[in-house]
Amino acid sequence: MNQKLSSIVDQFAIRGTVAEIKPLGEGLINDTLLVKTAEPDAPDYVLQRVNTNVFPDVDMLMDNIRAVTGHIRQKLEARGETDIDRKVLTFVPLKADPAKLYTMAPDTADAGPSGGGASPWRLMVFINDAVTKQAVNPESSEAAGEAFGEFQAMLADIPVHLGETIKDFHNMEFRLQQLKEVIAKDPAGRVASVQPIIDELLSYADEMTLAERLGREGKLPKRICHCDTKVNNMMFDKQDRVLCVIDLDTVMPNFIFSDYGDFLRTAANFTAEDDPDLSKVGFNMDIFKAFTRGYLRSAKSFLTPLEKDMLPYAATLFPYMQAVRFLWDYISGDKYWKCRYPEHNLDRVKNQLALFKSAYALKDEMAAFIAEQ
Ligand code: GN1
Ligand code: MG
Repeated sequence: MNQKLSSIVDQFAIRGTVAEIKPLGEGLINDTLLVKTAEPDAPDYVLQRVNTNVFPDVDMLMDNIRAVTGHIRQKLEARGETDIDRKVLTFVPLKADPAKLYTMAPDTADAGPSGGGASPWRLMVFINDAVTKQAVNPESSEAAGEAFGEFQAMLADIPVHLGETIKDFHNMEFRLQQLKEVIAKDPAGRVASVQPIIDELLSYADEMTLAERLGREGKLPKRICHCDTKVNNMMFDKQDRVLCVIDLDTVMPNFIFSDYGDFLRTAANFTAEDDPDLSKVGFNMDIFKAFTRGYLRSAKSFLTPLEKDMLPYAATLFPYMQAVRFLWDYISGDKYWKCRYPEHNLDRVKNQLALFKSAYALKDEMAAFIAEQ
């Protein structure tokens, strides 16, 4: 067994003894490992190295996670749920300091990036007999909508203020500003070749920054959102029921559109976000309807009429924002997203712009469906 990893695990207050540590899943941001214990009655654990390039403030990150998981656990207990350890993530404290949920360890080539730095590591209880899904159908979209709405509903009355783990992550005004700044610098000499796309995107800028303006006018609240609402960020049991929402690093205050719109951006596209064949791109109303039905069932307890009316806007906002972010990265010279070929980011831009226009054309149909719910 890798001595470094087992000595990290040893710092946490686990039950049982470590029998095996092996890689888990295919996350691109954090390194994730499964820690198996020897005793049948002891839980297994998930060990994770937090990527501090993406999440620089690990204290804020873990404070957020502690508050969120603690609050959800209280709600589940209060309503008499059973099997709670499978319905909310449980992070394990350090033996030496029960108030701390992570430890720093030097980076080595076989565990984390080399380069002489150190990284934070954390440990959580592994949820057994659970599966994740990579693709959606209307049934799982409805379940996902209900689960993400429920997640926001449970956190609607959290008594503490959560920090922004990625500053201005879903702030449309900021994302447009970032784009304009890189256009002015043109560091990779790509601006001229994408001028028509820039013009087209910027022609929607006023309309798409409506949420920020309404926020400033005090008409639109920020609530605790998950901010990475993909179907693979939830665990299902063997009967296909949602157990819990995972991957809590981006949980932070935002307009509720984040969770609603970003799920539809990935799930309701007829094809992958980087498919260069634009004839395959389009907004799938069956997925939209199923997800919206599930979401409204659990979110109606807290949504204001304005938030509800603006859900079609949210469905268009996220493809738009993603097109802006991909274009920013393309013009920057492909620094943020991994690219498998030179025009990969540009294909992503065109795909998301096409999805945006498809959703935009369906806004009235979406509004009519929402009004009936
Ligand atoms: C990144 O890598 P992934 O899929 O978790 C990005 C999201 C984007 C997505 C687009 C922290 O998410 O906001 O929507 O790429 N996450 C971050 O593929 O920037
Ligand atoms: Mg993820």
